[in-house]
Amino acid sequence: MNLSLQGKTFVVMGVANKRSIAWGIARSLHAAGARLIFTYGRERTEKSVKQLVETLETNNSIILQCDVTSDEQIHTCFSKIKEEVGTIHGIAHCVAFANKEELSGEYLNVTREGFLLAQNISAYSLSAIAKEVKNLELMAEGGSFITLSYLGGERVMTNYNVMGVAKASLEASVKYLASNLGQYGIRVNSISAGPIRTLSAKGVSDFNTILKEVEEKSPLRRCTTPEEVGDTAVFLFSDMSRGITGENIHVDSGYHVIG
Ligand code: N5H
Repeated sequence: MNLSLQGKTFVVMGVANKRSIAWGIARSLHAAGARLIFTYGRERTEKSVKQLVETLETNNSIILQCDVTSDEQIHTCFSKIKEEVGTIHGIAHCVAFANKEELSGEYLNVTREGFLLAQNISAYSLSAIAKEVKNLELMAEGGSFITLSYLGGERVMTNYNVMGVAKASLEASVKYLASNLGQYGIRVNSISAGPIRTLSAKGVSDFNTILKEVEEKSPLRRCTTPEEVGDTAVFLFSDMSRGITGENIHVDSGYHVIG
């Protein structure tokens, strides 16, 4: 057993730019020798994903569109992956969205539409993808799913609001999917990352204060990096973690243990 992912293929969903946690995961996977497939949601992200992928040393990656709100796009995307590579060994699901207006102030600002949108993109999409992977028998040699969560899915964090409820749903989905897919040799886990300055954090007014609190109060007294999340992803994708499924691993400098 080792951490090399040589000869294995992984799908990384949700790279937006060089600061993305998904890109940190991609770089760690690439360093471990994996072959990569990238998916993006919105057309305007395609160019930036292409430019980033070109910076990788061995650049034989496939880039496909996959709007996770569409079952048809999920089917088309994963069918293409099936055609191109036949078998994959893991998927990094790094996709989330909520309306900006529902990510600050009172939780009661939530609307039915906004609630369902956050659930649809940030939580249901993992189950929809898992279903497609199973139907297409894409993980025929066994495999591993990873998704990204945040502490706001476990406890109330100021302003996280509708996304906190969506992450709670995502973390519960991890457990039910893990239970269902274990019999097929497929593991499902989440990484609860500490706050990182990504596109998703853009516009969060007090983000500096949030980072400062992690620096001051977390056991490791520093902020989380995309590289730390990426290296944990390599572990979760490798056979070294073969006994772990349905788990939520905190990669957050230990911040979650602080009361
Ligand atoms: C407690 C906090 C701060 C407040 C909440 C932030 C929640 C962020 C997550 C969602 C996914 C961000 C989001 O959907 C923003 C969109 O409304 C607007 N942005 C976009 O449309 C951009 C262009 C695209 C690329 O974004 C997406 N998502 O497609 C949490 C923070 C301390 C930590 C954090 C930032 C957590 C997290 O879940 O990302």
